[in-house]
Amino acid sequence: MLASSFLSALALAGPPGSIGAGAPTKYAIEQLTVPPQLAKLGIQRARTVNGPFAVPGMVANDTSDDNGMGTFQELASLPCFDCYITGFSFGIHYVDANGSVSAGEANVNTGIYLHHAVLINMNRTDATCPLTSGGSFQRMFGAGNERGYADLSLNGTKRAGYYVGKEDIIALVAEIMNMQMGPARKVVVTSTWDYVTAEVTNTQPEGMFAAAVPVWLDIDGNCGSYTNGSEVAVPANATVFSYSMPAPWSPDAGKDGALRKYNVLLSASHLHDGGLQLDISKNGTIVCEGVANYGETPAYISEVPGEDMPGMPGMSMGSTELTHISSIHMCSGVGATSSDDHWSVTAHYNLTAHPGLETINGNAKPIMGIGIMFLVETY
Ligand SMILES: [Cu+2]
Repeated sequence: MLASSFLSALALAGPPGSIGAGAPTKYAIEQLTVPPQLAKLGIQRARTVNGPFAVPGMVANDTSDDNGMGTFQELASLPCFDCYITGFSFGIHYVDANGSVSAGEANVNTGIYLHHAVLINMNRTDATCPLTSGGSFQRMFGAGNERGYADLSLNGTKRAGYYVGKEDIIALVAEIMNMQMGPARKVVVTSTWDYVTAEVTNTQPEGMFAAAVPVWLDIDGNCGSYTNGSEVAVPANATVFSYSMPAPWSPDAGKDGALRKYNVLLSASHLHDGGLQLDISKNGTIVCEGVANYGETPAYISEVPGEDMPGMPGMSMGSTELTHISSIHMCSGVGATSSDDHWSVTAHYNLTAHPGLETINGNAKPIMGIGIMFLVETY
């Protein structure tokens, strides 16, 4: 695919402002309760809905990577502007004919797989891929089918979040796979946000929240998402392999190269099935191991039909269970860094231990290895 979901999203978006034509307004924002340790900072929680999206069914003779895949992009439904996003997670739910959202999540046990979803701020410059022409875009947050919850407040101990300005335009790009043959199925992408308004933080005695900057570290290179969707081919004849970033990344220095200091609040990782872990390293030393866990709940276990019995097409030898990534460890309080440091990520895969996604003729689909860190400047 996708030769790039991101590029198509950007093309769709055009100059900031024009994406608003597809502004999602169908679903109301749902307020949820937050734990007391977050509420005491003024943080609220809300769930927004994007979609519905019709995910095409798999086709018997389509041997491409994109069989059953739908890529969707629209303006992200946000809970607030002029506010700090302190926590975030994605979900997928089915939608019935009336547009009602199912209570339970759609997952691989019923044949829906979130390849990945990404939020892109069209008004910001990306830390690792500053585009020099045609405007700036910042990858703000992303996740795969594990749908983990990133908490920049570190359970209410840090007054920091991703600042969303009054004029910001944020796009949601979701790549969703239907693992079943047959008609398209309708789903929505839900986003659960923890947030605190600037108005609230400004009145707090401790002062405003710190604005966290997302940093994408990608085995496909700094601008991988913008060139080929961050997808990397599995090496030929190898099931156990590791890929690292082609070149390390350093945080921005100040004027005339002056040292600038930062604190890495949190790191999250993205791997595809077959991934064991994503190591995030500073100056060659691993500071976070983003270990992937598989099939922790039944929702993350799919049934793979067995092969047909000899001479009896359609009569299967019995299905087997396949476990998929159900969580990837996030590291809280990764620690201090500065513009002198060099950061990299290495993705470790073992397709024997955990089968990766394959095309219908058995070819390995491309993989990914991305670390997302959230930095705040310290003085
Ligand atoms: Cu991915």
